[in-house]
Amino acid sequence: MTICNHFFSYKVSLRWASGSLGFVVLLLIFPVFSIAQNYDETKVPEYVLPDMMKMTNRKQVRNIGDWEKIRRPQILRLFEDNIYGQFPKSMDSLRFTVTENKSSMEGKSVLRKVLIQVSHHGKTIGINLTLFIPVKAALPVPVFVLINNRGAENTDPTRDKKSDFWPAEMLIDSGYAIAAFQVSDLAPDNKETFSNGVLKLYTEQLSMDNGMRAIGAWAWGASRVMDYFERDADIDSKKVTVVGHSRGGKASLWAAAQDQRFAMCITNCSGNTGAALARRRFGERIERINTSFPHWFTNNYKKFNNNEDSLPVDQHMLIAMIAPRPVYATNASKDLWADPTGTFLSLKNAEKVYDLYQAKSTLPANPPVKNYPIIRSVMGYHNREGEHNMTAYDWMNFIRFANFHYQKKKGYGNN
Ligand code: GTR
Repeated sequence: MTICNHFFSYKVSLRWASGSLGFVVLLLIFPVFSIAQNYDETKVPEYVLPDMMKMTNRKQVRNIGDWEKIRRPQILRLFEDNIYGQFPKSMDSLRFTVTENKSSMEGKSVLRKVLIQVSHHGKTIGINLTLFIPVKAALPVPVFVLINNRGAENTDPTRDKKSDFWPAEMLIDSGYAIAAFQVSDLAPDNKETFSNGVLKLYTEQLSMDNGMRAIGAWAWGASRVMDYFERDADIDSKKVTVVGHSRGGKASLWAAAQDQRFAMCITNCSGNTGAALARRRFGERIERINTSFPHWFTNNYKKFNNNEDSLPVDQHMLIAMIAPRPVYATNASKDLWADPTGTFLSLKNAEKVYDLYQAKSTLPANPPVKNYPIIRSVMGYHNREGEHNMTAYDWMNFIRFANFHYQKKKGYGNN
């Protein structure tokens, strides 16, 4: 295995400091070493993915029973302990309050705002859910829920502001309910303040090297929203699709892996520690993500900085844990930071587990060309022309994918 050391770059920061005694000037030079990210496919090192079909007793996974009873729990544990942290299972109380319920979008939908309150160890946090339910659709209706890592204006309940990042009208017109909550309700996306949310309820996690951090908290929040959907008679809780973009897409995968009540997962441009294979070391790498966002993953994850080969898992195993449920991953052609090829290869390498369930993947052997969505497959994929973002084009294909799986509708696209 070759670690490419020719990508070393030196960032030299010069800092001038002046003393108080007149004209003494000190030149301080801090050499800061960082590994530049690789964007050259020919420089992807050789790598061997961990064998997800081999149990810790070295025996091969032969059937669904081996997978579900033995191997899947082993892998889930590895992800918890090394990457995303624990998923707290107990809470003292959970309360749902509908704070608003009214006609919206000129009568096409009902806006329902819900406050979800979780209490534990004498502390309470609130998750504010915005939900639109189509009026014309037969109830209960399938729903998409976005783990929103961008500004709340993207999910404006008044619809004064509209955003392609969460095109609520498009979903309503297609017969789906659409919901969203802010990640900051669970854990502020800030290395100083991230514990000022759900981690106030589970402070023990903070002293654990395998404890939950921000991305785990966001995924955990999606599960509390799922708890609410199970109690809303208008929502088909067996058809809940969890959606996330980028850092939110890392959380949507972890939510779907942890909580098998989610029927489908969408991970949009999620890249490193999302849908992309870490061992390819293409675009963003573990050392970089841990340095820029030390509050996202466990302390243990730092051990894998510049040491991808020693990780006991890779991201194809995260996708495999979602099997046999459908997963749709996207990239954008100019978003090499998130490694479009590595994302596609993660899906491909998860196929063996989908095969156990005879859940059919029709992904081609190599990544499809730009703007060629693979819809009629248990794992879907597209690489949209353009920048790192979530757009109306992406959502249009999420809807096609959901139509295919939820309604088995014919005639959706040519693939
Ligand atoms: C980047 C980060 C990515 C991705 C992205 C985003 O700065 O390196 O892993 O999560 O932010 O969330 O938009």
